Amino acid sequence: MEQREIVRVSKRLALYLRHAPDRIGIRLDADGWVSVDELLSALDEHGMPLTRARLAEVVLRNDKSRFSFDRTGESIRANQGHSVAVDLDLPVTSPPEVLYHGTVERFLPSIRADGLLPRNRHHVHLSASVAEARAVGARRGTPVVLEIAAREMVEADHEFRVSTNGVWLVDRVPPGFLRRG
Ligand code: HQG
Repeated sequence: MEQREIVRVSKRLALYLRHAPDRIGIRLDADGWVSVDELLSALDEHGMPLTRARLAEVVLRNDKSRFSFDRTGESIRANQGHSVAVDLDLPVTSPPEVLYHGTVERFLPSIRADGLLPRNRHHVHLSASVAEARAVGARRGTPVVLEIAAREMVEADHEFRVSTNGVWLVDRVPPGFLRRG
């Protein structure tokens, strides 16, 4: 498959597996999984026929490993980024000393006042590297990278989890733990 096609299919999968399963009439279970058969036939009915092999290729070649099959290969889910209620059942994990968040200048006054908030998602998304955070911020304009004192947050009883594709997740980051990188 061409890279462009991978990106196109990935975007549609992200929409249906994170935000709008209803749009193609699929049901995610409580942990966010849907059977591959159900997904493929729903996609087919909605004008996006996809073979199993092509779906597997998208899962494998997606630039951020956004999707996973379960152990049997019969179910698929998005690894993070949901707005629909799902319980990814990720264990609480000890983060590195510092994590990073990529954003843009225009959000800074409100971030300084209220800290980082999850907005439409379930969690605030943090990156383990400056480069990743910069790429996340760059989706919206000239990126600004904030440093998060993650270890200090743990000492203050905040819980961190890490998705299977390496995105760090936390409920919020109060302003006191943020520094401009
Ligand atoms: C900002 C992509 C004002 C926050 C990426 C961000 C990531 C505030 C935006 C993943 C705020 C939310 C997530 C506050 C936070 N006041 N603005 N108090 N608190 N913000 O898209 O982190 O391609 O929900 O800085 O690579 O940008 O989807 O979060 O700019 O990993 O897999 O509000 O999405 O991955 O935006 O991106 P988002 P994000 P995928």
